[in-house]
Amino acid sequence: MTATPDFMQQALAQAAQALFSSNPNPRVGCVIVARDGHTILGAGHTQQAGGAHAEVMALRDAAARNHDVQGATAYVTLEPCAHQGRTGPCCDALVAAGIGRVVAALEDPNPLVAGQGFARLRAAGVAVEVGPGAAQARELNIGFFSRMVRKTPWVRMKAAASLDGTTALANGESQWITSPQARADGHAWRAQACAVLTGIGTVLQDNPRLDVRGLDTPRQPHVVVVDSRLQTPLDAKLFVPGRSCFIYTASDSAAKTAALQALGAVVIHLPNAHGKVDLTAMLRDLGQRGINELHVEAGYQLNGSLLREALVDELLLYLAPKLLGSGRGICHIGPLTALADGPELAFHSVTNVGPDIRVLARFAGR
Ligand code: AOF
Ligand code: ZN
Repeated sequence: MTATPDFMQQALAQAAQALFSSNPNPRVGCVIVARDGHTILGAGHTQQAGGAHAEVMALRDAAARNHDVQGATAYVTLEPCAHQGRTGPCCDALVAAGIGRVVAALEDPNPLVAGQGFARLRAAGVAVEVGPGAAQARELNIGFFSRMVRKTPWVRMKAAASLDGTTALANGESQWITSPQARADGHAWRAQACAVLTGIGTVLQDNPRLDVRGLDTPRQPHVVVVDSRLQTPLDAKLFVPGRSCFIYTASDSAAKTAALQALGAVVIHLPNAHGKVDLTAMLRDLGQRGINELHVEAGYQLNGSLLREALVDELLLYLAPKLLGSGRGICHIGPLTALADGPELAFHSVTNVGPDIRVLARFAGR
């Protein structure tokens, strides 16, 4: 007797194939299984935004293989959509194809769907089961859930440091504390983000491109700069074609705004009472612009501001097996006067990456 394969795990593996490509759409996978409970008739995952959803891809796959899906079960990692968006409703496509049963990991938090997909399937006589694989499906779409539920992106702050938490020496030397393997891994995390955020300090000091390199990806994340005084140089390397550049500022310089707009940048004026960028309002604005995961690669000051305002959800830290002593740490949050004043995190995962380790740590309550 062979064990029944876990088809939801296979649907999750399909969903993972959309990791770099489906943004800002969620990563969804679908596997269609015959009435015999064993034979996979078709499988698919969400395409690039505007393209087909997972269920439609799986139905097309089954059709291309001349499989009849009458009475079959569709395992899908998110509730099939019920709305007419850039594509037609998946629940109707499943019903029209004769699918008899749907096993879904999670309800879609998108207010345009939110249970209506399940309701429409049940109304058409399709059996619906919800729940298997829920935790993994949610984790894979942590940014999409954040944007739909909280209306702001999931904020992941990346930093590289020595084992004693030093990111730069007192003389400013900071490049290549961690290994090439760690840097390559960092590019994969960039690639899965909707946008990469940095501060004007980093732009002026390092002139970074903040794009994804050394990795096959169909899209580049957008770039976001926190630039209170609108100092971004017009020849900054981050003006890369094929992606958007959002510059948040407190400056009302019309001339500089126009010059940056001429380069294709979107300049957003969101000052706070201190003449700096209102970071909370910026996250809301990024949520409205469809940013699911926001990957922060910034310096000591902006990291500190985001952390002090409790706007960061998790830290992605690469630690090299080196001691660098009393240089600069990853952020400016102190000086604290009591241990209890430091924000609490929980280790989500600790992974070896080449000679370094990668620590993913989440703030309490996220
Ligand atoms: C599904 N299957 O594979 C995905 C879904 O603009 P559209 O038409 O592409 O719709 C985007 C919305 O559809 C998205 O916000 C989310 O609610 C849902 N995503 N639904 O049935 C899929 N990716
Ligand atoms: Zn759909």
